[in-house]
Amino acid sequence: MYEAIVFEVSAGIATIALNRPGTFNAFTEQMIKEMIDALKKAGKDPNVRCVVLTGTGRAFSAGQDLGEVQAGPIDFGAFLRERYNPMILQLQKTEKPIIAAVNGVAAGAGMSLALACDIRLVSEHAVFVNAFVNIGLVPDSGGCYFLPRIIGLGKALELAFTGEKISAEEAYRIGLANRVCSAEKFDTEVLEYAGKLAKLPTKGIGLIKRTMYKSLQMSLQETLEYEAFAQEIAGNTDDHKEGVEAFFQKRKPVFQGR
Ligand code: T3D
Repeated sequence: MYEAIVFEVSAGIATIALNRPGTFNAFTEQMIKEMIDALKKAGKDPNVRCVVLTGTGRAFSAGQDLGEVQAGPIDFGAFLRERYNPMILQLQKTEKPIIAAVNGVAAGAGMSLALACDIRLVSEHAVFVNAFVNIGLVPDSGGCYFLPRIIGLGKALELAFTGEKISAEEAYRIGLANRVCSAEKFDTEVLEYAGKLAKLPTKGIGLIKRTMYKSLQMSLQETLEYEAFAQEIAGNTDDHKEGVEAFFQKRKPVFQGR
């Protein structure tokens, strides 16, 4: 049913693969619509307890399809407001852990997409390119928001000014990548990591995600209040009860995600 992505759900993990390998998974309007739809599906499905975003072929994503841009004059503001911005916001609205499995190059909005995910697992062959400046543009799709928050302002400005390629090792060193995986075992390592996240208290994880991202916009006092609000919900979940029971019974908890 999808043309530009592949969407699969298995063992509690929804995998969304950008699927235009001939253009290094460059984004088209169709691909973005499909991404938003798949994210909504994964968000609603109680069987899904972790989401993995990746790319087919050699790349994660080279960002906006420049063929589309070259084809005609475009309204850049509308382009972002109607396409990329809703996709980035949908990642935040999806209260489940989202992993960017960066299998190859992540450039332009492809890099921004990876930054908007909660965790970045990168293949040793992955490369990040804040490519916007190379074509005279400003980092978009949340790039100006997430990059300085993840790696700090000084380094973020450097990457955005220079548009230089950052290797997987360098990405790990500066805190852009959570883990570097061997290219050979990349899929297996990603599934193992996602499998672990999919067995955690999903409702609680969703609340952690919401509260932590919200805290970036709030004062300490507001954050403390929001933590209390979130804890009221988490404290009433089956998973909280199970966690405490398992602790006293000296066994591993079996969380159901609710
Ligand atoms: O309206 C707006 O534009 C606003 C929205 C902006 C969002 C953005 O994402 S702006 C940034 C757009 N992306 C770029 O500028 C990146 C352009 N690509 C590159 O810089 C390089 O291709 C890469 C660093 C990504 C990879 O380099 P390399 O040497 O490993 O591969 P390559 O040979 O350059 O590319 C491989 C193929 O993918 C090639 O096709 P071919 O010659 O084999 O048929 C290339 O044309 C194609 N490709 C790569 N990037 C794009 C692309 N095709 C269309 N659009 C692309 N962005």
